[in-house]
Amino acid sequence: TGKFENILVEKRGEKKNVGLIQLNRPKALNALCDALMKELGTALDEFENDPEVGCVVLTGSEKAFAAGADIKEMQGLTFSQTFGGGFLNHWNRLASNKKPVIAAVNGFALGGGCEVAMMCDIIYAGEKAKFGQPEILLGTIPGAGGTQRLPRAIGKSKAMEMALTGDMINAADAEKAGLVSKVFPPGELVDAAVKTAEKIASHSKLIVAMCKESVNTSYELTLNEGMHFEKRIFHATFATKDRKEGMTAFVEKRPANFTDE
Ligand code: CO8
Repeated sequence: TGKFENILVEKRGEKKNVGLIQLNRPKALNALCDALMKELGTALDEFENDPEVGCVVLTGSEKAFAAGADIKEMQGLTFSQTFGGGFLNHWNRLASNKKPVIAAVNGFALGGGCEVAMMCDIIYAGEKAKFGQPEILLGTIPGAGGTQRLPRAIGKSKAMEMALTGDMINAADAEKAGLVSKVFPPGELVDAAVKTAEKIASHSKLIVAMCKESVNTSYELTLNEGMHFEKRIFHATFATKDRKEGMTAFVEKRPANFTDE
């Protein structure tokens, strides 16, 4: 749509059930300026409210997914402006998205770019992708999950190494570490992500949201509390038409026809 300046938005997939958001600030390697993040939030709102859309893919260009928060925007800020003004508090919008989001990362995913990828539910990478938390080189530290989501994703030693040296890791190492789930040739990455998104979107959107919430809750709770939460959600699926349809379709040996109820 023409109303955005820093992102491109379209619907993809045979059934147009995948929302594709492409970060599009090529001159700044998709640095995540405030305006871009606000547009991203609006696009996510629209896809979340669109009953046709079952999954979202977030990507950048072949050169850069995103090279971080906008350093030129941050350069002159003071503590009181960042703290008092709640600087970049709205970044969390992505992490609270109800529908699944797949990050398709080609090129640089640095600083806030790596953090934005980690706010997504699945990360696919192109063979030339580079992930890093270089904030230490700028005299600051990660501010949107680089010290929190990264160690949960790849463990303390690797996360410490990345955050304290500022060194980047490549796609193969990111896959080995569990940061990304699959690696593709750069030109095939977005189509592969859309294909996975179509598969997710073919399921009940209601049950997909419940499943996503349950997996995300594993990061917040002890195992016992998490098992309890999961069981409650599992039981709750039995209150839905889609659970009944899914099991009936299996027994009747036919495809399920989910209605998101
Ligand atoms: N911010 C602003 N502009 C950027 C950024 C950025 N993060 N990254 C690149 N650019 C600009 C460059 O300034 C340059 O602009 P110009 O042509 O006007 O000089 C243009 O993009 C192209 O960049 P380069 O010429 O540097 O391209 P190279 O191919 O030589 O290098 C690199 C690519 C290695 C990616 C290099 O650009 C780089 O190191 N970029 C900065 C990476 C970085 O430090 N990122 C971390 C930023 S800090 C951060 O993200 C904190 C997040 C906190 C979030 C808190 C939320 C609550």
